[in-house]
Amino acid sequence: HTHTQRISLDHDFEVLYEKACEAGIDTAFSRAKQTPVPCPFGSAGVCCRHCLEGPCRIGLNGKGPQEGICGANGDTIVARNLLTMMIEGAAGHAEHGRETALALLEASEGHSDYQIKGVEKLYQVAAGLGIETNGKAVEDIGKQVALKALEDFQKQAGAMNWLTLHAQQQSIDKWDELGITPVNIHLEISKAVTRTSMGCDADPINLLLGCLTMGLVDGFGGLHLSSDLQDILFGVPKLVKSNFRLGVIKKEMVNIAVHGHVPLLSEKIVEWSRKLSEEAKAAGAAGINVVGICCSGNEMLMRHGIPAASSFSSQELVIVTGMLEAMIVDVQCIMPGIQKVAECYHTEIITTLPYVKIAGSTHVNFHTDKADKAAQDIVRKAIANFPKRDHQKITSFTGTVEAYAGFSNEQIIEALSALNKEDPLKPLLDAITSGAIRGVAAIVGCTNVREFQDWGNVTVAKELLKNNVLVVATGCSAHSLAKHNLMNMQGLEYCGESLRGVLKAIGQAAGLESLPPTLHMGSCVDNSRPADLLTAVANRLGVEVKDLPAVGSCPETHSPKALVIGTYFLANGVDVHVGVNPQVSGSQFVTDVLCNGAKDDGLNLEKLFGGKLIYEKDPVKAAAILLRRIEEKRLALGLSS
Ligand code: NFS
Ligand code: SF4
Repeated sequence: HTHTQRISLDHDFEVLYEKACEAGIDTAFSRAKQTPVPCPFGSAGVCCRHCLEGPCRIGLNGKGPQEGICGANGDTIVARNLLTMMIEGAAGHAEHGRETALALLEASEGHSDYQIKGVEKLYQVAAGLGIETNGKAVEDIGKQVALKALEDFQKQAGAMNWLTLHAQQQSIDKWDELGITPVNIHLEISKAVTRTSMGCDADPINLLLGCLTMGLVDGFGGLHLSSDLQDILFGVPKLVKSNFRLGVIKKEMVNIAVHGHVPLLSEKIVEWSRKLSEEAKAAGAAGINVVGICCSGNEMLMRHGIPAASSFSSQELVIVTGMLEAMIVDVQCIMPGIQKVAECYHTEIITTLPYVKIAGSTHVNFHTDKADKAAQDIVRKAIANFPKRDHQKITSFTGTVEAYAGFSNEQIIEALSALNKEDPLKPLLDAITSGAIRGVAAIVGCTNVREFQDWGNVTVAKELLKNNVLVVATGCSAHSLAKHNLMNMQGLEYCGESLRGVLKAIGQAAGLESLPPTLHMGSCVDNSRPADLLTAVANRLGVEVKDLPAVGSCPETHSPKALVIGTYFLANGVDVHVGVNPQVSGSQFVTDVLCNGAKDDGLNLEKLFGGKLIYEKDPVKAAAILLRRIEEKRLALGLSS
């Protein structure tokens, strides 16, 4: 074992990694070390498996074959593989949206265990969609909104309803002109699968435009649609205070981890954990403690203040505490490896959806009309596992880090309105235009087993804060920032003076000591929230989103979902940084289109949309590039230097 190498900035996980290695338990970190060098062809994006003539691969650095058997060249293969990743990312988010839309429909029709809790949001979305609300019952409006959402999976002409609902008109005009505006989510996914198949699209530019369509499908049909409908079903997130790090797992409690993405089941697990606490006490525990992993964790944190145990890359290590009675999973970013680790302890892995099972795990089928029953069954399984703990195998931690979360746009506006009731955005705009805040950065996305966990996310954030950039965060990167004090008042010391002044002014008006240094806006689908914040600021300034001094950064990229979210921001002209190889280096052409600036010859993203892809592994260098881009956009807007 080479486990002396560091794996995480979070020391607790290093302790558990050491423990797992000593016990001979494999985790993603040890498996990554067993395959130290990823395949160079796959890394460059030049391996094609789209038909049975192949697999074919393009020789690297001009050596060896430069075309596949069908004649597809490196540019086509790289662009096609990129589009394939986009499809995968968008499909996951689209399915998330579709399930939520169905849940809203069923709740509205009264044959489900869910009710509409976000009535105000329902009215707002209905109005945006042009639905008549006067004199109608809430359920009636809910049904109309759900049907409008489902239309986005069916309509055969025009633009997606959710795109028209949220995009700026200038952007829509540009997308129409380029022929990339999506019509319906399933249609575009199906078309994209077809165009990437053997013998179809062989024009790398056209394939890259297809990537942008997928970005729009994802941004509107995945992110916005899911966030909006979740807010309608479960309520809009409000300011909450909670805790991060492994101390949130309590030795005396029945510990249940919720892991995955779609909050439908997790909501019920939280509810029933509270209702069944007496049964846990009867089993000898002090109560039931729900902790979050990945984006399910973010969703439960945002709406219920549920503490967070782990981001993506360390999910298996949570089990190694020996104190987890059950891990409930739904979809996405769930490592199959959790099952083998769980078998070394008393932990029960419970899968819940018919299309996501893990061999060896327990399966409890979840559907919205029997959600209460499923959640009760699951919580009771966890309680039954509590006496099975092996006390020799327990490692407990006491340290937790406090974090504020719940920063929906509604919450941000509410905080700002304490400073200016008539025009709540004005204090924020003033801070940006005066230069007290240089710009806005969204630090988003993942943690990645091949990266030193939390390091990239935290370093980019600290560099930007120091330079007075307002930082918002979502996804697993929000876990990184929270664990290292960037979502509590201690982290204010990392902020530049003028930024700190603005955070304090807004926070104090809203009754806090200050706003925290970075604002937790939610899960990955909640990247809709920073997007809406930018749109609101741009509209108020009378400019396009692409003109704003705003950037996105995903320092520890792991998932195709992160790539397609990034592409959505690129289609809106926002610069996007990734810290992990996006697997396009096998084509100079594709790299140039994505990454090279407007001044270069030939077509590229920045010329078409106003932003570009930045691939930089070093987080300090990445932050410097982002800062430069922010200053360039300030200059172009005529804002103070
Ligand atoms: Ni986003 Fe959330 Fe985490 Fe990355 Fe995975 S959990 S949807 S993909 S790893 S942030
Ligand atoms: Fe090879 Fe072309 Fe088939 Fe890809 S589609 S495997 S490049 S023959």
